[in-house]
Amino acid sequence: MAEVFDKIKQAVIDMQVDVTRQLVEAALKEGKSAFEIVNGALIPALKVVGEKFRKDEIFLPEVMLSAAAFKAAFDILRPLLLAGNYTPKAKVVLGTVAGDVHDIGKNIVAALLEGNGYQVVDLGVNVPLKKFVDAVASESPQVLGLSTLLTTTMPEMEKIIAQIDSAGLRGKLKIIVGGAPVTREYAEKIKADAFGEDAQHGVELINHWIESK
Ligand code: B1M
Repeated sequence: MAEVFDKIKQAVIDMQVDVTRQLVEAALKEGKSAFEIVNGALIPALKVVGEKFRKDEIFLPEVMLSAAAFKAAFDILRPLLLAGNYTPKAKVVLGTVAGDVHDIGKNIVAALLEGNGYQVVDLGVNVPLKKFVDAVASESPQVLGLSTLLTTTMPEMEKIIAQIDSAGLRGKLKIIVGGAPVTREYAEKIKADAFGEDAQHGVELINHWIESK
């Protein structure tokens, strides 16, 4: 790996937002492509961060700062990727269900997905059922991701899935659900295709679906 890629990767892991931005700009000036920077530095950095978080070696504030460093870099690179012949692996519509404004976990999922080459349509928080259904109809994503942190809003996931089924929109769409109170058993009960234990696990499941198509 080029030295500058090692430095960018380490800067993201070390949560250095400004340093990451400067290094990415320097790498572009050196002639590295946006695609090379994403694959050679940013994705490997997020993999390390995701694994450390999973193993409780780092905690939420560190993940958020690393995600911010990743985002600062990705904001510079996104227009270059879209201008080139970069083709996203697949499209994921993502959101936190109605009644719930928690978005930290969802945002980590979104950042990891973007870092892994997915186009993410992030509907935000407190998203009404109809907005999810309309987005599935209009965006034709390969994956729909639902997040919630409140036990009181978990039933919203079941309603969204039932509505997508009855609108005949399930087809090849895969639905993944996640968030602290959600369990594998609950995901099965509400007919989701999968439960993401954490952001890294969620991305691995989606990678598996997309790559085995
Ligand atoms: Co609130 N909150 N909160 N809160 N909050 C919890 C969730 C709570 C457990 C705290 C507690 O009482 N101990 C509790 C819920 C209890 C319950 O339902 N049983 C609670 C409550 C009650 C509330 C309010 C109702 C409080 C009030 O107003 N009385 C209120 C709700 C408002 C609303 O939504 N309508 C409220 C508000 C807030 C803040 C706004 C202050 C803030 C949210 C800020 C924000 O998100 N921008 C907040 C916070 C920060 C928390 C805690 C402290 C932390 C949540 C968090 O971000 N965790 C939380 C207590 C706790 O968990 N210790 C709490 C870290 C995050 C990375 O984890 O989102 O689980 P998580 O995401 C993980 C995985 O779950 C997974 O990947 C992520 C990373 O690995 N994942 C997915 C998540 N979504 C996924 C989707 C996938 C795949 C994986 O595929 C699609």
